[in-house]
Amino acid sequence: MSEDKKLPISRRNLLGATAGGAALAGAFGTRAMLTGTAAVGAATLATSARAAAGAEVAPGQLDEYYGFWSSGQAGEVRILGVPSMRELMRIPVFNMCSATGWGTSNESKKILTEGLTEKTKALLAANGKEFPENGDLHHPHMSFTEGTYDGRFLFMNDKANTRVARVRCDVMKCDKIIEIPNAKAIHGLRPQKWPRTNYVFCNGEDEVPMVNDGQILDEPEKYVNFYTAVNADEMTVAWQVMVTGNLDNTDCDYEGKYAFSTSYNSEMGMNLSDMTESDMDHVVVFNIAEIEAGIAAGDFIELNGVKVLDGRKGTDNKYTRYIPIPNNPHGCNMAPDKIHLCIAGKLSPTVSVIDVRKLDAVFNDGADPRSVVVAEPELGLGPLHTCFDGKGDCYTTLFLDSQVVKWNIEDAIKLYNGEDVNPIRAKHDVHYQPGHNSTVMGETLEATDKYYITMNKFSKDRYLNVGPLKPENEQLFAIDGDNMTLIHDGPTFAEPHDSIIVDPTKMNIKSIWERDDPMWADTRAQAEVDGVDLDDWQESIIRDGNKVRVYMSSNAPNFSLETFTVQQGDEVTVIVTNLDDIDDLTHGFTMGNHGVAFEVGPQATASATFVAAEPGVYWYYCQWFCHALHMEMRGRMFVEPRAS
Ligand code: RUQ
Ligand code: CUA
Ligand code: CA
Repeated sequence: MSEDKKLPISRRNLLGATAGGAALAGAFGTRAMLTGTAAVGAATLATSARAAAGAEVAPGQLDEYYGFWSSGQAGEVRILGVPSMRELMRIPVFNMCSATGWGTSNESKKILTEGLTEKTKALLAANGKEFPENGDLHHPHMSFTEGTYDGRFLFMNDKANTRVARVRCDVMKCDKIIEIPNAKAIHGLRPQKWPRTNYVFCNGEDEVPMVNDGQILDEPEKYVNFYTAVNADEMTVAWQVMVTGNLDNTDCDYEGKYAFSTSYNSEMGMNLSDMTESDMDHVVVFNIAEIEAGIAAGDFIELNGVKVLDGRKGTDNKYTRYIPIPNNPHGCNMAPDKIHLCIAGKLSPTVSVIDVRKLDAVFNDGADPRSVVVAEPELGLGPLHTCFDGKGDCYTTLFLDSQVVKWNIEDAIKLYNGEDVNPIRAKHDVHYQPGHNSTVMGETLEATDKYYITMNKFSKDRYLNVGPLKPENEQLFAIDGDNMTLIHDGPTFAEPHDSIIVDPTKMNIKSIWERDDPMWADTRAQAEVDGVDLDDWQESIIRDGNKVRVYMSSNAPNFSLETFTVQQGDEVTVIVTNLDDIDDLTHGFTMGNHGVAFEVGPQATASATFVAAEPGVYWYYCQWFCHALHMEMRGRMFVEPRAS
């Protein structure tokens, strides 16, 4: 164990269960290092336990569930099979992807650029970029209808560039990305659960001047934060609420009445010591109906095209209430009992349980905001996130203890009311420093006690050394009955935060594209202007000044054009339609030495534009293995020298 600064051991005195093999880890941000004994035992256990738990997925067998995983600073969404934990697919969103051409194809570039503000476009252009090439994707969540997943969309945040994206679940591709004006650093994100996902709620984590144009700089007392509701169908900003304190994680109720955000910086501090100065921070409660009424009544200011209501503390407003919560709280998770909201205390060893039925009185009758807290059990050090088994028990990750604690809400309420009960059911070591966690369908009314995933921030000594940058580590437990059995323990690349585990009956995923999918509507419109019918296919080369549009099809193992000729300096757009309509028959188009490559799925159309700046012969080829003669699936672009 390291000699790093330790939290006072006395804070563990009320814990009902022991910490097992785990030693007390260092404080946040220090090099916590646990002993490896518990870890080795757990790893051997996982393989045999998998069979015993009935969670074995034999080769060729399908998984029981879909897992949708964030990838943090890698900027993509990943699809996993649960319980095998096999990675099935990656969906590029806020990153660039060499395999699929995300960030290179015209279709993806449109999505990556069209939702940016003019100010950001100018800022990026000054840096030689059309769109941000990085992202920090923490929270992927599915759209809801009446409290459960409806399989339509996934929504996700980009903390790095203040964006929100949507993925179409029918094809598992991102179709919209918007930058959120005014706010800075979208962190917590959740879709509305009831009656359906009309809004996606988004937290701005970083404090900024209300008008951030350089007139106000180091005057934090003039900073604000913005809570944003995105219209989920249109992917536009519906409204924003200005708040006091920053915003971390968010969730909402099962009635469509309230949304909630944790704030770790109620102090509005600008450095670590100021942000942790107070023992109490807060949860902000947003009253959706009052906010909508306020918008209708014109009680807003318009800032950068967004209707912004004032919900700051100390203003006599109908839109927000502030519930004091210890101490730099983080996770914000609504239980499937529709009643209890669990706020993880992070620097406090507690989870604060809010009874959302008591919120009406706080808004309407001036009841004490703390009166909504009905339990506050001490669970262990560094509680970050809570998930639910649908049977009244919760699982909370303990970052500092490197444990997950299973506890019971009703018993926690009894304890709070003075009864002599221990709400803690079990503690289990996890390796190491867990952040988010999920159960199957756990954030819906159909939460189950099937599997539990814990997403650990450090793997430390668990794997062969791969250099100073270590993988993260994930552990999956079967949680049937009273047991928690570790059935998977494996590394993962940067850096999954959050995940959801979804029943496949909710999903309706296509294997082949529709020829007229809206993803390439612009290309279709241009083809029509060019007299090219993408449904009754013919190859064509259209010259339009120095712009050349090259239409070709692909049909394994051929491109319909073996060669085409352009002039040096031409702006060339290559449009490929894949005529194959067989499952799994994806082609690609790579133009050698031009930095251009993109995927063309069965029946899809895709395109990319580049300048043929240097004369010569350039081969293009299909980069997705499609046929025994896939290597031969190539052709030549002739670039004629500019007449001087
Ligand atoms: S929040 S643990 Cu974005 Cu917890 Cu990641
Ligand atoms: Cu077509 Cu490889
Ligand atoms: Ca604080």
